[in-house]
Amino acid sequence: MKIDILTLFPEMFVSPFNASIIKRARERNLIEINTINIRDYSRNKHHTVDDTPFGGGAGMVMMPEPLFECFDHLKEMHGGQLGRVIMMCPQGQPFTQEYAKELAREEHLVLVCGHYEGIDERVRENLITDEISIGDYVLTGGELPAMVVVDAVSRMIPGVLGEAASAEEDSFYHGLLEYPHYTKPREYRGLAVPDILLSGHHENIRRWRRRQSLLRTLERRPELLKGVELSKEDKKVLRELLELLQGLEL
Ligand code: 4GX
Repeated sequence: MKIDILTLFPEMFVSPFNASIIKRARERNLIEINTINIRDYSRNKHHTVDDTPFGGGAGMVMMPEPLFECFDHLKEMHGGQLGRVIMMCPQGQPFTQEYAKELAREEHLVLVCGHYEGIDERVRENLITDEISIGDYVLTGGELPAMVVVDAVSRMIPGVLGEAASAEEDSFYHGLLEYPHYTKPREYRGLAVPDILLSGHHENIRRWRRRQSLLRTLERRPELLKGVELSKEDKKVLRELLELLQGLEL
């Protein structure tokens, strides 16, 4: 997948995209990430990219010209047509794991990062296909949201994660919160690892983990259970957990 990121601050992306799994994915040519400095497409003498809002008010708005010019160039490089063009903004569609999986199937993504009060509405109306919000809080720019989207989308591209990791993600645990993880040593400062994980009994371990996932989801994010395919066994466990929790809470 090719990802073009339009930003006024390309330097912000250097470290995050040169570490860990994203770095490896780039080295393996599974993803190609390009940052494009919007300022390079400003045609005026001082390379201005923002101006005061028509109608008055505080703050600055990103001008249409550099972005339209930048898009002309991008389109030229991609045979006249672009695929998904995503703007990061608080007014966008909530970003979810499902959204990440959908974007991971695209060949080419363009991410537009706004700064200041935002971007001239004509950009949104004429160049943007998707608007994404990473959550209900206000950031100083779209750069961090773009990094979040690139990270979540990249790990859904086949080969980016180890094969075992991806298989597990998709088959069994999707939609529920993760069960607790432990590693060596089996006792640390008197803190023990649950015996069942040391038992070697794979079916019991699988059931324990599933139960832990269900318990955590029930306690912390019960609304997530609506979107999960639950087996007969899951439902039995949930009824049991509910009864247990009610007993404790009353
Ligand atoms: N999830 N922001 C974008 C400037 C802006 C405003 C409007 C385009 C249109 C955010 C979020 C977020 C702050 C990024 C405002 N650009 N983006 N920026 N939460 O808060 O995505």
